[in-house]
Amino acid sequence: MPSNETAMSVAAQGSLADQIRRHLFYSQAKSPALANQHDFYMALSLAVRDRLLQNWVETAEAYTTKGVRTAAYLSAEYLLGPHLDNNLVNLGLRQEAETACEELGLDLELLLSCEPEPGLGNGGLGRLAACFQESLASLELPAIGYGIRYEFGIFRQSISHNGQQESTDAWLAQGNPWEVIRPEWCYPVQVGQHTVLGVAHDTPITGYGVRTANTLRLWSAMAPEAFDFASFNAGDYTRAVLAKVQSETLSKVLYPNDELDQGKRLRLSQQIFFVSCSLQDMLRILKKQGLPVSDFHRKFAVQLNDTHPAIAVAELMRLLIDQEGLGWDQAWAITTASLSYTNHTLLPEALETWGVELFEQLLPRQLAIIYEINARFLRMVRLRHPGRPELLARVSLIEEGEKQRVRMAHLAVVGSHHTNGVAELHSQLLKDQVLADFAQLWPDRFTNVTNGVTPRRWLAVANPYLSGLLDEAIGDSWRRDLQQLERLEQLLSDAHFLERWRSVRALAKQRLADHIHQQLGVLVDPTSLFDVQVKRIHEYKRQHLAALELVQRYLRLRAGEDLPPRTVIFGGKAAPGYAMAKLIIRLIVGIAEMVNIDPAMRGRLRVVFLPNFSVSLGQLTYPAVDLSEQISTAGKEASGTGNMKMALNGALTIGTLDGANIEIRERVGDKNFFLFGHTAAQVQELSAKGYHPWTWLEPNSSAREALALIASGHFSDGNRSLFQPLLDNLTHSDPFQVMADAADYSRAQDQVDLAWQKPDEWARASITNTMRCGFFSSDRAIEEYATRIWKLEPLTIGKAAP
Ligand code: NBG
Repeated sequence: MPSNETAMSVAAQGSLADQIRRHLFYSQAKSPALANQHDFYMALSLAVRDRLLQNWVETAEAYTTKGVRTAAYLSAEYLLGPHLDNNLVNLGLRQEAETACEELGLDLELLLSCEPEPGLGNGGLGRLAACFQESLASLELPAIGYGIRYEFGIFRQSISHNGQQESTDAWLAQGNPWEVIRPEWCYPVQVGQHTVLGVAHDTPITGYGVRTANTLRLWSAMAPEAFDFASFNAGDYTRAVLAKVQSETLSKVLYPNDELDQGKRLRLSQQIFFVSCSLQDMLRILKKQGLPVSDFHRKFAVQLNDTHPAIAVAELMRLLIDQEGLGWDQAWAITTASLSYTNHTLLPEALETWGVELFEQLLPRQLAIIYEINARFLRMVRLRHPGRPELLARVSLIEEGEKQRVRMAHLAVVGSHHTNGVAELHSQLLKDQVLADFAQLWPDRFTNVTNGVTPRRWLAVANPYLSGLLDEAIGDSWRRDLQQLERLEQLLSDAHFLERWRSVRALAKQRLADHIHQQLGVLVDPTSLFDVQVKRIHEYKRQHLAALELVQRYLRLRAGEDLPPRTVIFGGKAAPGYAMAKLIIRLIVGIAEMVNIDPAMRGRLRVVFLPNFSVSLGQLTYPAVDLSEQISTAGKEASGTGNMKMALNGALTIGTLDGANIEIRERVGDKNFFLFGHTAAQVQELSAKGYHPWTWLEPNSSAREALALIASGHFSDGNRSLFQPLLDNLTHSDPFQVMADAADYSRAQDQVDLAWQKPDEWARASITNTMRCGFFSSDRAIEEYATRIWKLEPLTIGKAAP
């Protein structure tokens, strides 16, 4: 047997250009003359994969032989974004790749653009999971990410005159050079009458400037037997493969969130499927290392990313009791000592519950375990708080009512040792409101870890212009230690530096403007203020507030007011079944159509809806943002992470006191942040008093004019009924208090216009935003999880690379 070292030197011999040539021939079976760009992308990716395999194999070996404590991150979503560029940066191969491409007459940028991104997530929650995986590897922390290998990721969005259109995302259609299939790691999962097999598909997650390459293990569903031979022999060919098809649909498609009841059955099946495979895999690893089952919680710190994997509480109990033969008390001690839970939303409609009936059909044994957990838990509560039936009803794992439901958030809190929110305000509201009873029972369980984003993808990869300038100005250590950005402070009054700052920002804006021109045929002026709101479309995020303001601006410009030129950019997907969100997109598209053809708007206002917002498009967009729109109803956005990406890249925020906005403002200073709107407490007070939008609309004549223009059919080809549901919503119920904040938002936007007219001050504010955002690195967030929640130590693999 050759050693690992020898195996590597054979595969990765020669220059990168040689390896690309070799893979083109041996893996793609093409000659350079016949190869297309995608073949070259594959060849380059495989060559890069060869380079990282040594690290990957060594990391896996070190974790096994050293038996180290490991974080197991359970997440139903990973919004990874393209791997190639990130791996080039993390492995220090970017320069070499450029040289190799030059030698072969290839354009690296073009090859990078060939990579279909694995869109295995909806938005912030999935992207956070991806940032966390990258930080875990960069911090040399032993970890494994577990999830589902959806064959179709988040739907593709195209935008037409009618708004959003969806199509499927066949991201695997042309092959995936980054994954390794592990047929030997395959586990059965019982779902109702069916047994499904989960097969491991591993993707390496490289750390920056270290040898660590962790594993993201995604489960793909497979039928235990390809054919039902009995049916086949009886001549019923269709039935013979039916079970196979049914089993395999389990990992077919990622569900868009905010989707109402449809497909729920499959979704619960997906949850038990990936959770059970992951826990069985952990038990296998434990045994392989010769450790007893009673060591499970010493070996693994299992993190539940939202309630999607909360069934782990019951499933781990089932495995420990039914399969491993432990008693209840020991199994419960192990379960609660291993699991911890992150809550990502306060919206009541987003807190998962499952009908007991469905649960009974699909997961009867797990339901029985949940009942037992609940009985013991309620006994404990009764003991501590005798005579409080209303308290028992509130905390019970089962919601009573016409139909009983299992409350997954309660299950997660009861079955774990820590529960955290994702920003200060959010964690506080969890403790004070949504989970207040639990916080009183177990105050020590509750904590906050404010989210973060990886500086490698969101600065080094996404913004080569700014990265270059930072390297020159303060050295390159910010990639590993984002707090180093503080050192920009000394340059704030350096006129030359200010000039350089403006020029790198201009380059990023030009790059986005070129993309907009190529994709949409719209010419935007890169010197105008880029005012950007990109995120999932949801009423609580209030894209309609921005749209309403936009119409007011349009009216003011039409009336001859002189306002500084702006380009207002929106992007984001609406869940296909969420009619109001889709109508908001339709409104923005209608506004864009009218504004962009209007000669009076030329050089003053442009409106763009970027179709199919994704990680790659984010990388193009965030660096080009002047004004970051973070305008959710206070108390509704748990954290937000786009807010961090934009501020880190030098944008100023216009925002409410919501989620992580609060912490961004604390750090960048209130002078460098355009604050508006009611606070979370005021929002609740307004609702409690019986909120009515008319109270706010009545004195706001410019908002009323804007609404009237929309109602007149101006943005809908004369169709007066199209936007009626949206207008009714805003003027009658307005559940997210758009009207209560509209006037103050306009006031803040006026301030933005004024500030933009002082370019030096704006540039200094932009630098200050970047400089003070070191805290929002996912490295810091992961360090907090590792020390406070997981008790995890780093392990250096080999020697750190230069
Ligand atoms: C989202 C929140 C965001 C937050 C991300 C990551 C869900 C359920 N929650 O505010 O809405 O930034 O999670 O924590 O997707």
